[in-house]
Amino acid sequence: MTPLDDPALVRVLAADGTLAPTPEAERYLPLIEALTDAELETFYRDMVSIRAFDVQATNLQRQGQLALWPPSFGQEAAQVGSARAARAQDHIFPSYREHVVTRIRGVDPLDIIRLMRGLTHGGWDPSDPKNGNTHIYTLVLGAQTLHATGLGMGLVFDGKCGTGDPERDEAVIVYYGDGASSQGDVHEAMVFAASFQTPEVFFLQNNQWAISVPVATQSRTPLYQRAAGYGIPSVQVDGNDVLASYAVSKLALDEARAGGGPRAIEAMTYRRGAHTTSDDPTKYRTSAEEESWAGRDPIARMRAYLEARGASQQFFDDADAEGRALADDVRVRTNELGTIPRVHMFESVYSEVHALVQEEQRWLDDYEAAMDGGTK
Ligand SMILES: Cc1ncc(C[n+]2csc(CCOP(=O)(O)OP(=O)(O)O)c2C)c(N)n1
Ligand SMILES: [Mg+2]
Repeated sequence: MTPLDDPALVRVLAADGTLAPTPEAERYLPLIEALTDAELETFYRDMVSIRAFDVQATNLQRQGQLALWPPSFGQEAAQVGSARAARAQDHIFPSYREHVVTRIRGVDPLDIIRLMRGLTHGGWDPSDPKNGNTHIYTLVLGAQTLHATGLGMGLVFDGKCGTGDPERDEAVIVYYGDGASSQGDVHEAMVFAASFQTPEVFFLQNNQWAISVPVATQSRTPLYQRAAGYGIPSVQVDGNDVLASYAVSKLALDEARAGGGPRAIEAMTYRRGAHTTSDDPTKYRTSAEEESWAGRDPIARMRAYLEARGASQQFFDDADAEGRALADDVRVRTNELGTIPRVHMFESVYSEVHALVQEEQRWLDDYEAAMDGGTK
C-alpha cells in the first residue's frame, strides 16, 4: 500500500486541484463550504510566503549566516490548514520546522532565524501576547508532546475547556513527526492525554522520512491507527491538501475544546527538501520518489483550485510579491544581526564552572587568536 491509498484517507482536492472528496471527506465538506474567498486566498498566500521565506533561509545558511536550517518545503498545506483551524486562545506546540505555524500565530520569522544563527536558546517568549500562545521549537524529538499534554491537563484542572463557551474554552495542538512517533515521550503523552481527557490535538506530519530512515521502518501499521490503542479518536488526512488539513484540524480542535478529549491526526505529506542543511537526501532516496511527490505539491494544487474558481492573475502576482517582500525583509534583517556576545555561549550552560565548557572556551580562544594572526 502506498502512503496515500488508505481507504480512510480524508482528501478534498485531488493532486490536480479538482474538487474530488474521498468518502471519508464527506462529513467535512460543510466546514470547507463555510470558508470565504478571502479565507481560501489567505491559505494560498500563507503557503507562498512561507516557501519564499524557507528558500531564503536555506540560502542564508549556505551563505554562512545561519548554523543550520530545517526546511519546511513541501509541508506547507499540513501546517497552514492546521494553524488556520486554531483559535486565538489555543496553545501551539511546534516541533522545529513549523515555520508557517509560528508566523500565522504572530511570531516574527526573524526569531526563528536568530535561533538558527545561535543568538538565542529559545527564540521567542511564549508568554508574550504577540506570539499567540506559541511555545518554542523543541529539537528533542517528541518532548513537546509531553509539554502539550501537561498544559492540556492544566486546562482541565482549571476548568478552561468543555464549559460550552467556544469563545473562551481553550485547546492545545502539538506537532511532531513520523520519526518522533517512535519516542516513548509521545506514547506517555497520549496515555496521560487519554486518562485526563485533555483538550488536545496530536498533529503528526508524516513526511515519509526521519532523516534517512523511511517511515516503513518506524511502524508496521499506519501511524494514525496507533492512537486507537490509547482510546484517542484519530484520522488520516492528505497533508498536501490545505482544505482537508484545515477541516480535520478544525473539527478535532473544536471537539477537544468542547470537552471531547484528545484527538490525533496523521497528515500525509512529504519533505521535499533536505532534512536540514546538514543533510544530503540524494544519499538515501530516489529522484523518482521526489518527482512523484513534486506532482502532489500543495501550492500548485491550491493554485489550480483557486484558478478554477476564478482567482485573477493579479491575485497570484500579488501573492508572489508578498512572498518576495518577506524574503527580502528577512535577508536584510539577518545581515544586520551581528554575533552573540561570547560570554553567553559559555556562561549560561551550567550554573557552576564545568571542565568541558572551559575546554571549549579555550578552544575558541585559540581559534580566534589564530584567525586574528592569520587571515585578518
Ligand atoms: C530524542 C532525540 N533523538 C534523536 C534526535 C536526532 N534527530 C533529529 S531530527 C531526527 C529525525 C526526526 O524525524 P521526524 O520525527 O519524522 O521529523 P522530521 O524531521 O521528518 O520533520 C532525529 C533522529 C533528536 N533530535 N532527539
Ligand atoms: Mg519525518
